[in-house]
Amino acid sequence: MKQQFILSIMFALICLGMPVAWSQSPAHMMVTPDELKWVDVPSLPDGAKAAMIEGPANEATAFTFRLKFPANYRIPAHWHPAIEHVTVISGIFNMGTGDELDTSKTKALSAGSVAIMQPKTHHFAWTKEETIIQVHGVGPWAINYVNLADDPRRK
Ligand SMILES: [Cu+2]
Repeated sequence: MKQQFILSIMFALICLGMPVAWSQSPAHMMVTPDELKWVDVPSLPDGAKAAMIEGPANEATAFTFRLKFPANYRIPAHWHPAIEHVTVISGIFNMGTGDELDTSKTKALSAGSVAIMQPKTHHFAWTKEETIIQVHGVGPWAINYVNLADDPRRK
């Protein structure tokens, strides 16, 4: 009887403790496009902007961010250590797979389109007009270029 009492107290304490644990993870969130904070992206060629929504992407946690590319932008062939889910928000994101950027081997993904790249799949993309995509997955996530000379972090 005494043991049961102690157990129920322990259970109550564990339950009481739970909201504390939850408060360390992201709370329910709602974000409108005008609330996004756009910053430069050192891992992508000049001109791209990123807005982090949840993350960070380089840690073992769920991540979501948006990328904004100017017109006539090119992302050389690269790969990611974790799955990449892309949703096109606006514009047209031309995306293809292979070891080298080839604009004739891409599919034109209009707003509302989705692309899912498995880990280590070599892929590339380009734009003709300003384009915004949303990327989500579970980290740790990173961008690795097939041709190391393409990595702007090395320049
Ligand atoms: Cu990618």
